[in-house]
Amino acid sequence: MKVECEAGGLKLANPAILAAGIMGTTGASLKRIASMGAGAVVTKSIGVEPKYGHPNPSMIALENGYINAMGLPNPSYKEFSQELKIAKEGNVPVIASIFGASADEFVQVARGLPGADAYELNVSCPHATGYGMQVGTDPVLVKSITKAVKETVRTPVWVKLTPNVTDIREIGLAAQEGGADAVVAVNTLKAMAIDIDSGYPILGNVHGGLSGPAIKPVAVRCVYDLYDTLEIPIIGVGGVSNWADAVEMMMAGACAVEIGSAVYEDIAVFAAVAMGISDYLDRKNMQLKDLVGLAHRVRQ
Ligand code: RRO
Repeated sequence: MKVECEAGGLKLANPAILAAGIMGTTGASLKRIASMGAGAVVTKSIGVEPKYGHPNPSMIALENGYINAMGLPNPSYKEFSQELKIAKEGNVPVIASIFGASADEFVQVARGLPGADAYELNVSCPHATGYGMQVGTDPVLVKSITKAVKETVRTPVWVKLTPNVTDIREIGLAAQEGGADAVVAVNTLKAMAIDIDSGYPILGNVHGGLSGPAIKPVAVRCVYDLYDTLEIPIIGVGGVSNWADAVEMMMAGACAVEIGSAVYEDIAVFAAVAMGISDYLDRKNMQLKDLVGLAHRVRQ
């Protein structure tokens, strides 16, 4: 069965998208992911000024996922615009993930990265002072940032939400009211780990964000709740590692999925997910759009 789809104003050959933060800092690596079968790619989050990020260790592998505290390392939009041009040679939509401390900074970065097929507003990094979820837990700020970027660019604007809130629907609604074309749910969960030999926190930044299979049930719950509340599409992200995870996320209400941590295990994951969904649809005699929100049917 065909797996082409529309996601947040973009036409995709398949619903498996590279998530922000993984292999997204150079045009060459984004092109490589496109060549491995991703339906679209999202860049590393880019800001106004270059940033080195948090001190090492900045990533820990756990049994069921990872904790990272990269700290928004990026070369700034001034350096990255060239990489974006190279990424576009991959012939799949390229979504620029952007961050800022204010609506003005978001607008400056969006303007500085012309040519992106869409913009994903990162208002959800869990460990960045003045950025990310410090902005994205305030519905008033989320609405005003979304509106400002929406008024600046002609291409779709997606807003990536944090799960580290009491009610994610409130933030999703703020993005929708600001004019977002889609929400992306979810960024990483605030987390930490301690080395019991030394007794110190492991990460240089102490706190980080948990990703990978461990967070999939949280992400599925967030997508499910948002689907009941929002009118705009939802892109599901969080622990999607194979086609079955993608089908589950779509049944919760996602029109497409982003894949991040699973790329560390297997760069061929995008093609495998697309193929697995297609085979599943054949077996069930369903179309891709039939999956989206299927779990919301009233129980008989
Ligand atoms: O760079 C990071 O540390 C980072 C970002 Br921007 C983000 O959005 N989420 C995350 O877990 N890490």
